[in-house]
Amino acid sequence: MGEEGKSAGGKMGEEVTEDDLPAADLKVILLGDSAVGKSKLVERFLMGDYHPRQLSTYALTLFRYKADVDGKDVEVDFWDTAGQERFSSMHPSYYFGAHACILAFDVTRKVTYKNLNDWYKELRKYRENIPVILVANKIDVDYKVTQKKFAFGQKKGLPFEFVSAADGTNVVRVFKDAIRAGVEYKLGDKKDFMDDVRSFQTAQHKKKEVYQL
Ligand SMILES: Nc1nc2c(ncn2[C@@H]2O[C@H](COP(=O)(O)OP(=O)(O)OP(=O)(O)O)[C@@H](O)[C@H]2O)c(=O)[nH]1
Ligand SMILES: [Mg+2]
Repeated sequence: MGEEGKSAGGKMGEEVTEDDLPAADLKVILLGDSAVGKSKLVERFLMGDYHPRQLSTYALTLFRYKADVDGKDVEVDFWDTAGQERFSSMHPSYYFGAHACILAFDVTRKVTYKNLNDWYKELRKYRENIPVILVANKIDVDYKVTQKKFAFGQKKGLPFEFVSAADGTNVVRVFKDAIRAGVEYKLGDKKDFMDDVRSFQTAQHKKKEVYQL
């Protein structure tokens, strides 16, 4: 499995509020049922830290991270839903302009796996083509779960990883893969139909400045 206990290193993600959304080069969203471990996964990636009893948060959290992609700086915003998903579907702005998605379920709660279908459907309504990585979180609870087959990823043609925010298994790999896939998506110029002209222009403008890969 590899990568146990590793974190991305570097600075802790800067937290900002929804009113103050700075544009980053890349937007990566986290999706999945409440309490599957989305926040813990981001935290794990950004700081290699883990607080087992932290309560779930109730507002959107945006973590900015400076990634290195083939020697180039790429500013990434990780969007963490933090609770809204308990009440209804996500606000479209959550999906808007996203370049990649990490879709998570919790191996200890079957319902979170069942609900992947709804998450995926909703995501594709807004972002038809963005790369999605499927992750099965909390494998530390019982590693035997990694011998089980989870057909959803295969069915949808998604890359799939077993992860643990608790011990760090595969967390760095998944986030780095998501960043790389997001950069490739952006460079590939595949525009999802929900994008408006403004975002298209911004992307074109930025691409020149940032992605001389
Ligand atoms: N054993 C174990 N527990 C985990 C892991 N990841 C998260 N948890 C626990 O699961 C609970 C939920 O984690 P969160 O990261 O808050 O989940 P979330 O998906 O962000 O939940 P919402 O913010 O409500 O949407 C917390 O009690 C975490 O400590 C893991 O890898 N292993
Ligand atoms: Mg959360």
